[in-house]
Amino acid sequence: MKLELYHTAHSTCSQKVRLTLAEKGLPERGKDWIEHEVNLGKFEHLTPEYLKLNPNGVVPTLVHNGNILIESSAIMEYLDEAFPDPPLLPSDIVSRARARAWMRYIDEVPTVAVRVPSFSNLLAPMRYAQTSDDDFASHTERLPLRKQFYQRMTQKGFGKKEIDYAKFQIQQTCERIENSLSDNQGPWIMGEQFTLVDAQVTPLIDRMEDLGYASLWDALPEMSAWWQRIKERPSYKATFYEVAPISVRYQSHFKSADELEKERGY
Ligand SMILES: N[C@@H](CCC(=O)N[C@@H](CS)C(=O)NCC(=O)O)C(=O)O
Repeated sequence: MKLELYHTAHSTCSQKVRLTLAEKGLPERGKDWIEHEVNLGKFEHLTPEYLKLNPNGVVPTLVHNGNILIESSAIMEYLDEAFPDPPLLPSDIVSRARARAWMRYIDEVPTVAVRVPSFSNLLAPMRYAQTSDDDFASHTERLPLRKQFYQRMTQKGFGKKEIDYAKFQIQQTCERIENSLSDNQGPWIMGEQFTLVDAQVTPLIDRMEDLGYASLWDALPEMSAWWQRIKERPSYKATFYEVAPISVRYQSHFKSADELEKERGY
């Protein structure tokens, strides 16, 4: 078996896949799987070689026995089938369909939302503050998947309206987790079984906490207790190693949400 992961330490989509690998008993970078760290700051995801693997120009990409697989959620489901023990989707078809509905929601709502403060609060000012309009425009033209996102954002990041909407979307996600945990008694989102749903949403909550938005779920007791349980799992420690939080990876550029909101007069 040859398992290779093209990933980035702080990328939430890479973290979803690393967490799944760890839950499958394959936690160690460079030992259980071959590691190819892709430096997004140096735009290594846009080189012709990488674009041959992943035409969307994003991480992660998994190569398993020579088969190239892209899209983090599809990779998670692939890993669940390729390494069936322990299973990370429910065995009965109704619960499995419900878990997949959760996964579509996570892809559509919180995944998109988390990108907004991640870029606006840190990545845009850090990477593009000094970039001219012309250079920024030609950079965005190189992005197969994210042209419009970057064009909407500009070098300055997003405005208050977009940040507020992203916060609303994350809060909605947290409330849905809260309700699910209350309805099915937990300890995990789908009930007794830890599933891909927990794994998929974990990096998003982790990123929001890292950026300084943990107050979004302060008033949700079930969700807060679930988050503590997640952090106690060995897979969490394997996934979120030293430089995985962007506050650590980009320490010298990092400002917390509170600090930024004051600075920007939000
Ligand atoms: N839908 C894709 C999205 C992957 C994605 O957006 N990856 C980010 C890191 S989390 C990336 O590579 N960004 C590069 C960029 O923004 O230029 C997936 O889930 O695999």
